Amino acid sequence: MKFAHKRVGAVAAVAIAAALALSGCADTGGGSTGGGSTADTGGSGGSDNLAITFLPKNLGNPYFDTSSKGGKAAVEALGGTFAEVGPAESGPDAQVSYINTATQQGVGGLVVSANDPKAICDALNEARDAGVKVVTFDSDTNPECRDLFVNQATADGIAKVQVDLIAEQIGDAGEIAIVSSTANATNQNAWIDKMKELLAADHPDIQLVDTVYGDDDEQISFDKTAALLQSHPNLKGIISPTTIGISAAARYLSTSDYKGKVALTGLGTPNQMREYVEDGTVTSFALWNPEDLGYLAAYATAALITGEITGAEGDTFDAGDLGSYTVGADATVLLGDPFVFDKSNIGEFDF
Ligand code: RAM
Repeated sequence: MKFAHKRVGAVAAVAIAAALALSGCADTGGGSTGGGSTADTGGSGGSDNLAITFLPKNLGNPYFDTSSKGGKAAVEALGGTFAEVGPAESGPDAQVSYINTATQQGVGGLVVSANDPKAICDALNEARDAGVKVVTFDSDTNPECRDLFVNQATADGIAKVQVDLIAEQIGDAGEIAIVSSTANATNQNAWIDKMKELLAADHPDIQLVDTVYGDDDEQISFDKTAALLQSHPNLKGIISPTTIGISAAARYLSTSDYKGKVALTGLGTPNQMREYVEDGTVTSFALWNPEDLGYLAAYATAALITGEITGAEGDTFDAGDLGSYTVGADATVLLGDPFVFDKSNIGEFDF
């Protein structure tokens, strides 16, 4: 069962946890992992060109392995050809050469999580001029560079769940810091801005003292966490709004004297965080289902390719097992709400 379908009305941590428990939804779907094949050279005989290439921020991140798994399942269910390509590291313009290659190959659609809101825009617009439908997912570009953005949850909701969790874990007072991904990432930067607003408005006794960037690289994130704790001896908590960052920070904390003393929350995958929840390093953290996100993005891309939608507000399309979705303002489609994982439910999830 796809848990994005279990719409949760509120983003308050307790409400989400309760809804998740009620949903009893743990199965993230079967199928093989994504990746691998090269895109074919496009449609033939006048049929729709359902060669759809996924371009994550970088390869080797379990979060994107899972989103590509969902994308592959959807593309194949639609009778298309799935491919996944991407850079090893999340540099601002590291994706440009992959976009250009996909354009030359004549793919029908590109599904991109952007490392930078502007740096890949020219390449994406050249792809669009050549007839490629461009959909961003997970991390957007500037809106004028894509046809549609498939958003995992609202920035407000993603920010609020993390602020609620850290406030709960540190008694709503003390110094906190953020271990983010790359300095230019559209998604993390939007969430951090919203978190700052929420902290200022509702948590006067929490001070955000630092934000560091682990570049969605495990070792850099680990080292930045160690340095952060050294330079801020009074730190009470860390928010890491990246699945690579939070698991690296947890790995550092778990064998340090800070374990159980400095709280850690943010956005993580259950499989990467399980051992740290079980050993007491982490109490709770949040995420959505990346597999559903990739699946929805693939269906949205196919709907653009076939002309079922144009990206206009109010357009509706079928997203297979996830049901029907409607395009909202600014050519954005919303998957759902974030969920909170903790000791009581983490065993039910496998991604
Ligand atoms: C990392 C990436 C991704 C983000 C998740 C939460 O895997 O930065 O873009 O959405 O964390």
